[in-house]
Amino acid sequence: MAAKELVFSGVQPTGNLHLGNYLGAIVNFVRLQHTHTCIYCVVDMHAITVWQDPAELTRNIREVTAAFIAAGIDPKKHVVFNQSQVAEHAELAWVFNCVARLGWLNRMTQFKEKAGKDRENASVGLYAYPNLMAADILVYRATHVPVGEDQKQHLELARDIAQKFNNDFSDSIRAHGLAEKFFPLPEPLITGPATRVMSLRDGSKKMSKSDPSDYSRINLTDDADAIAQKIRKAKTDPEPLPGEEKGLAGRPEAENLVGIYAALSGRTKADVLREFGGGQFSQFKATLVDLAVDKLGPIGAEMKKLTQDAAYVDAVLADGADRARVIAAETMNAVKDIVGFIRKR
Ligand code: AQP
Repeated sequence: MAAKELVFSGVQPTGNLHLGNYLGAIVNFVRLQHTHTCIYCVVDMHAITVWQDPAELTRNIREVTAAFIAAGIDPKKHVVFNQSQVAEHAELAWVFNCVARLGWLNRMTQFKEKAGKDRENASVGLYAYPNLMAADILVYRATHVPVGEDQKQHLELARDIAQKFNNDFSDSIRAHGLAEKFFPLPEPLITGPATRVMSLRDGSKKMSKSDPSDYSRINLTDDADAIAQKIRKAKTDPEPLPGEEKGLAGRPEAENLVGIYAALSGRTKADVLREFGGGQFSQFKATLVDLAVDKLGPIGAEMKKLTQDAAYVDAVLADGADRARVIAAETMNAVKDIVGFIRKR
């Protein structure tokens, strides 16, 4: 029998939640709750793989939670919690540290980008990050993972880990009467016209929380003036917009803005170009400002309201963690049996 479909994904509470996180991930989180059971996690343990100021981390955990709710995730129907409240993530990650191979992790491009030249000084956690991510997903035996394009490689690693665990322990899995494919091979869901939103200042770099220039990204908490200013100043090229998608080739800034417009309006890029092709950027940008303010304004306002009620946000996380722990504990108990650990019964 095929594994029951379950959606899991996470967002790091590292500040400056932006349009890329929204269009690449959160919009799809919201959509999937209508068809699937979903678990959405504020991955605070991932956040500390690079230094986080403790007070700021606490604020950021609440802010990501507020963004989930403000964007339309229903924490009563689905599960919303922060990772560190469910210890099984770390427990399973350790087992996966012993399943994943050094060679696999050495190929991870995100580590190379984030560690940069000062690799010797990067934390061990940053290196092992993909193993924890695999544990996040597989501790719920989740089958589908909505993410942005940048997470594709990590998802492939999670599949490799699941497969190796299933193979390495196949006899023990069978001996314990468990399904042969104990861990499902999770599928990435990378969908929509904005799976990789680029920096507004440089179309070759992805929009990112850690970019030192605030003009590179639209933050979910930006007000209408800030959104307007950033879009007006966004880098473009001197040509008018093309009438067809193939005309966007070699024009990353134009492609980015068209992708953002398409994603925010729920249309395809081709459709957007049919309307705006041949026009100047100034006119297109003015329409994009109105659209972005219309879509993001209410989310930002709701986020601000929710973050002022820390008790409410913390209660959502505690309730979500209680529900998540039930599923995670069941998986972890089975993993302990499979591996051969002795546990209290
Ligand atoms: N630019 C992006 N376009 C589309 N999707 C994106 N995501 C991130 N940036 C873009 C997706 O958002 C989800 C949450 O990301 P994350 O917070 O877990 O980590 P990240 O990818 O490291 O985010 P940043 O903003 O890029 O942070 P820094 O600056 O620290 O590197 C994921 O599904 C991700 O794909």
